[in-house]
Amino acid sequence: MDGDGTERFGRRDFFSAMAGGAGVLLAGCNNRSGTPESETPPAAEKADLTLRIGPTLVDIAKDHTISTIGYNGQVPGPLIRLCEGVPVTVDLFNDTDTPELVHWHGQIIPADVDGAGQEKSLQVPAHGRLRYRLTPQPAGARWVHTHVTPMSDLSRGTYTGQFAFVYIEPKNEPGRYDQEFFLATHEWEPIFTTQEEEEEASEQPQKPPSKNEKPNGWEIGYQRFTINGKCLGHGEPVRVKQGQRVLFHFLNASATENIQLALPGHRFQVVALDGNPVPRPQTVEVLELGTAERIDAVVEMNNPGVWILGTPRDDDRRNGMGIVVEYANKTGTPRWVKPAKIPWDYTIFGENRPVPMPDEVIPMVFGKINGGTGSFNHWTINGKGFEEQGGPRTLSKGKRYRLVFDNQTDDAHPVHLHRNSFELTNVHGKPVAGVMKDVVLVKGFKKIEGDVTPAGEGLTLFHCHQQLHMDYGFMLLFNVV
Ligand SMILES: [Cu+2]
Repeated sequence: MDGDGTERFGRRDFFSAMAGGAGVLLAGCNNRSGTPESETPPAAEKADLTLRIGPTLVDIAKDHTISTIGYNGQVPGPLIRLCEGVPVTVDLFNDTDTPELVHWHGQIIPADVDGAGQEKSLQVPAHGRLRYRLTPQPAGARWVHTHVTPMSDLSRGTYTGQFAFVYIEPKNEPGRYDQEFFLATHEWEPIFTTQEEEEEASEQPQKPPSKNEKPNGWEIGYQRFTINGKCLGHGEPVRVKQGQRVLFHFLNASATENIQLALPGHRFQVVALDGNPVPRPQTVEVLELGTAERIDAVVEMNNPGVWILGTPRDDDRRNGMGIVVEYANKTGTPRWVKPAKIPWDYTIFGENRPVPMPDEVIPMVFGKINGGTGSFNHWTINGKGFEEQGGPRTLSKGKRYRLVFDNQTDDAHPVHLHRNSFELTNVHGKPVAGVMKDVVLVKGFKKIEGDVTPAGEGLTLFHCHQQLHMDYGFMLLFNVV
């Protein structure tokens, strides 16, 4: 590369880092020689970063191919490495018949390039092209995914393969490691079902049925489960050596599922949540990621063998949710050992100190209106679905707002705020400080508080990242002035 700019494929270390992935788009810190800031270069010039949205076949297993939509003909899309604060020119091509939205999840960027229709972001026309400039920030594990609204069409939106890791290189790498791997989970062949997740249902309190209430509406189930587009046992293993410190970047790129992951015989030292370094890295046996959450964790490879890194849910793991971790010179059937059930606790990664008082507290009560058999449930914030809210709620730039996520439903909701990070200040009644998130998983009938000081002016979307919840009302628009 170097001659024509900033796109480069096949750097060995990153190739292997994708564990089966097939490309890296690099516009990172070694490529500062781009076009000048804030000026979109003419279309004839090559962009720093090109994503082509189009039909893609994914061989998730030896005998099983998924037909979907992806970025640059691969699922996950290419690992995109960017440099914090260094502007890049992005070219988006859309080879499909419908307009697309490309959302840069976790970045603090203007609404027009954030990639959400509700924020009036720029769209990529059907069979068209969109070019803009973007200044990547903040550093850490971000991602990119489609933000269209599929409603009941399970062949669109985040049900597809339109997702890719975005890694914004920090000025200082957190911690020392010998190898890094980017692993994204995703489920395939969605079906409408009346069954709620058994395990989740048993773990969570049930809502007392009220008079005149309809039965629960459609839920989504899946037939195949993958990490980096491969069912367990069908991709390249994660190859490690004894004594190595391995940095894993996990991303839950599901449309609707929250997930747990374990690696028997090993422990995860969690160093960052949603790409943001945590104040107190802690070691845990099981990771939990709501839809769209990221976890960076270091594993010390001190238990030679061949292991399964996967979900503790037996059915989902049998249907593919896992990846083999193979030590050098070790062979045999990959081992799985069921981990102990320890509830995930965001607060162990935070500090125990007072946080500033907010300028304003914003209650956000999550509600559910059962759709009835054969129909869709509807979701509300403070009693109103998105369509009933009558326009955005105004926030002032620079003020500190406390968002109170009060889940009055029996479902878990991975709620996401665009264009900002919020600081967790209270989880299930326990105060905490210093944990910065852009998604937080609020379990059934639980309450979590997060403080945000809006980073930039303009429309800012808040929504549940569970695609079905979002599409059926679970959104709220802010306007930062
Ligand atoms: Cu939800």
